[in-house]
Amino acid sequence: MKKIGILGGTFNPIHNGHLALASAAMEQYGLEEVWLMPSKLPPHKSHFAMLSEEERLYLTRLAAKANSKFIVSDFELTREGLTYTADTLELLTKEFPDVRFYFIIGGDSLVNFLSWRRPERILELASLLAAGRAGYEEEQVIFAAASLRKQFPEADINTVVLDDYPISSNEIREAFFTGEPERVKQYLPDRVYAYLQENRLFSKVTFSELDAEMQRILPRKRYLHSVAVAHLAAAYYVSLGYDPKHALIAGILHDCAKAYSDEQLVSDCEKYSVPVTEVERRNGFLLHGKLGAYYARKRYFITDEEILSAISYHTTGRPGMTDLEKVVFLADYLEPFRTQPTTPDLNEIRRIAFQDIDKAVYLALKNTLRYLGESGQEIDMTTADTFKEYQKRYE
Ligand code: DGI
Ligand code: FE
Ligand code: FE
Repeated sequence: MKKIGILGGTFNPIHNGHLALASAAMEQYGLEEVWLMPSKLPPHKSHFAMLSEEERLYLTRLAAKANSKFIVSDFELTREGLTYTADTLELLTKEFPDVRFYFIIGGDSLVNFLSWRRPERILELASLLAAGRAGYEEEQVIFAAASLRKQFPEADINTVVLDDYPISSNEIREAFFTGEPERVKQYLPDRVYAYLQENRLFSKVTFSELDAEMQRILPRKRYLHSVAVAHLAAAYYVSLGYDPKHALIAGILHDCAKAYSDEQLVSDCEKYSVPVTEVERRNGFLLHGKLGAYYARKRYFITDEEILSAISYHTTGRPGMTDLEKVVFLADYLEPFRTQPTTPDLNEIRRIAFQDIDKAVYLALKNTLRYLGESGQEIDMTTADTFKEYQKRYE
């Protein structure tokens, strides 16, 4: 029987690590070919900065020129609807009865293999080749493989010996977005690098792309609030004489970390070394700005420090706020969906905001602190200090 490997992935973009895995599997298990098979985007994966299917397929074709035994397959992309590995293998084994397929996966995928759809069917239809990783993770892969073998004694599960590859597609996208593509040149096939450069892929984060991703990940109400904040912040920013772009971006992202529980916010901040104060530990929701700024940097490749700071401080404000920080803070408080029965003068502040932004920030802070005091909530030092600064000016 002919032995053929299949390496699937979103390949956004394909890089030398994918090719190294394909080569190692081919060599170690005597495969005649490896089919590189770009996959559709699973719903749980981020859609942000995702190249089109045509682009991902084309880049895979460019990369495959490295080795005549790499064959590019659009088998998954051309099928209707969601594609699952078990279904793909069912179709392929029917179409190619004289082939033994070796399905190649990363070590991390092996660890959560049981959460795939119909894993037992995958193991009936194909051999599994999992990339072992260097160091600690290698043990995890070995344990995962051992437990799968125990559970499925008939299955053919093996690991591919391979150095841990020092780069991921995400890091490649990040390098391009942050204007340092040379940093990752060595990890990309020359033709892929040149194509990404020439076509300016992964080069600019746009509002509409961020908007689409927020629409996808945020609950409907939170998304509409975020759009409203973006538009109102941009309106204030323009009236102060600026280009609205940064306000739109800060506004649409300001609550991107809002959907987590207090405990989750604290533990995620700790995981990513975002500093947490004692007050924040007791009132986890206060951290959604700081964690949001972290996500803006790491997931959405925002590098502008002013945008990041406007996201960070949108809940508490901070002493010495920049104009961008003020407009996001204020728009968050005043956007048209906001109705606060406890603050009857919201419309009054809305009027003032376009004439005197500082006065409006002062009134918003004053109302917030009154409300927090009345409801017996703990005041963050930053909120208190910001208010003190404005008090000096207006009282
Ligand atoms: O995320 P949003 O709901 O759109 O708005 P936000 O990020 O401004 O959060 C609003 C809440 O945060 C509002 O109920 C007031 C509260 N808040 C602001 N400063 C402090 C505060 N809560 C406490 N406990 N302490 C503060 O210093
Ligand atoms: Fe918020
Ligand atoms: Fe908000």
